[in-house]
Amino acid sequence: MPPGKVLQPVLKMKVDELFLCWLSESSTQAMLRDCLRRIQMPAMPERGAGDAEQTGPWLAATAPDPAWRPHECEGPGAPGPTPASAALPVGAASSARSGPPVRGPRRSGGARVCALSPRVLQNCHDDAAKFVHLLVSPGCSYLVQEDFVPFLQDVVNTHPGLAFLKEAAEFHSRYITTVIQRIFYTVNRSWSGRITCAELRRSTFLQNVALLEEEADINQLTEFFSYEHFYVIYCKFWELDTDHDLLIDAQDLARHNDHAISTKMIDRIFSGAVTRGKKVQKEGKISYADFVWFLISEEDKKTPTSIEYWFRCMDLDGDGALSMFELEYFYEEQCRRLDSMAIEALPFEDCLCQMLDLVKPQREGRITLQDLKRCKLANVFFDTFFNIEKYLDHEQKEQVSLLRESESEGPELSDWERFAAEEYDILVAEEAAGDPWEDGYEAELSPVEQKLSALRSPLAQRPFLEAPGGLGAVELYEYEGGDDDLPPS
Ligand SMILES: [Ca+2]
Ligand SMILES: [Ca+2]
Repeated sequence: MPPGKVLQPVLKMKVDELFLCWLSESSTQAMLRDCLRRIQMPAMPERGAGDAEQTGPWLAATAPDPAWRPHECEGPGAPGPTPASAALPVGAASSARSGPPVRGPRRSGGARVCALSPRVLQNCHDDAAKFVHLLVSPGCSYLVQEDFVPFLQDVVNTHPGLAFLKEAAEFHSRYITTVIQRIFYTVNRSWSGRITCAELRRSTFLQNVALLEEEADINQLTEFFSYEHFYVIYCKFWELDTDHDLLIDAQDLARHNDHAISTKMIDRIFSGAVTRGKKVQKEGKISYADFVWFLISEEDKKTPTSIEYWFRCMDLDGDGALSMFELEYFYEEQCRRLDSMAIEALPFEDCLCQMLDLVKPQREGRITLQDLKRCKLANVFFDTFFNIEKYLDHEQKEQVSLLRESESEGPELSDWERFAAEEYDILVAEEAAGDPWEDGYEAELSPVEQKLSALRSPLAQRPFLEAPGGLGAVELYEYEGGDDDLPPS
């Protein structure tokens, strides 16, 4: 084969398989042991041929180093931050969300599997077991957040759809943090902070990993890896985090979506009901990782994790059911806010009737998580109690919604996917226009002034250079420490 030519994926896998076969033969291993001993001879005393430690130094080298951090993996040749990478890249311009998926050349799918020893492969009976074995720290049977960092750094380094991000090394840890949170949000159904083989098998994560190998447009992978989704989440956080220390307090979060969420609910989020970082208890602040959970839950209230998220917030006494008192506690603020907008609010009793009719709880007087998961309109239920803007939206839509639903064509987008797509388009338009509505005199500026103004725009600032170094890693540490704070439900 000529040098530089890439093997076809199927052929590559076959070659890997044959290589592993060859490696697992005892004659090969004896020969390798012998070679190794000869290499080590000048420096080391000779050991017995049956010494287990001799079987594979290459095994140890392939296991992810638990102390590995993204900022440590940048090679000496990694480009330093340049003016061109100062802004968070908007993303590949050719992304076609609604068009047919763009198929790119597959990358070498066998490379990661090849890193497993034959012995490990024998014990791993399916892809989930292999994946866990490959990423997990020695002696562990589940994956924690840190375990995903080397894998995702590899995705950043090698996926053609993220090539534009390569130069902007300061954003790698933000992207990786976002994807890790999305993985745990969707896959870790037990909320334990530990993903087991069983949870991995029940999820679509590995199918998405397989798609990474054949899908050149990363934005088609909307479940975990989409760069556009990361861009939207990060920009939304950036707007709220005015001092850019990568933490936000209750006042910051309240400004989300123009104060749509009630103060009582904001307080509940900061009470530790759904957050894991220690800062929330100590200093009343939540991290970017917490914000990822918040935003996805806020914009799509129909997924199991989202329903659990808001249920935990509304269940004030934590008894596993929403009582009429708890509903009234939240509705009271909604009434006050409607009053201040000169809108007549429904009396609580009438609202309660509507909601009970919507949810149809199995037991009278208490709404459980199962009730809400069964009912198809958990979003309407939650917004009625703590999101004034969306509550009014639902009220208006009620008349036409059935009609619209029957007219929808093609594969149905989730609420989150729809939100992310719309917001991305808005952000890109703002970026292209240099954020003109921030200062109305854009047209009068000289080209140099326009450039300076663009640099001052939220997207063009350098969040990572302003923030204390290594915060991307700190965030993951913080999460690990907080895992025990949130028992599985
Ligand atoms: Ca801040
Ligand atoms: Ca309760």
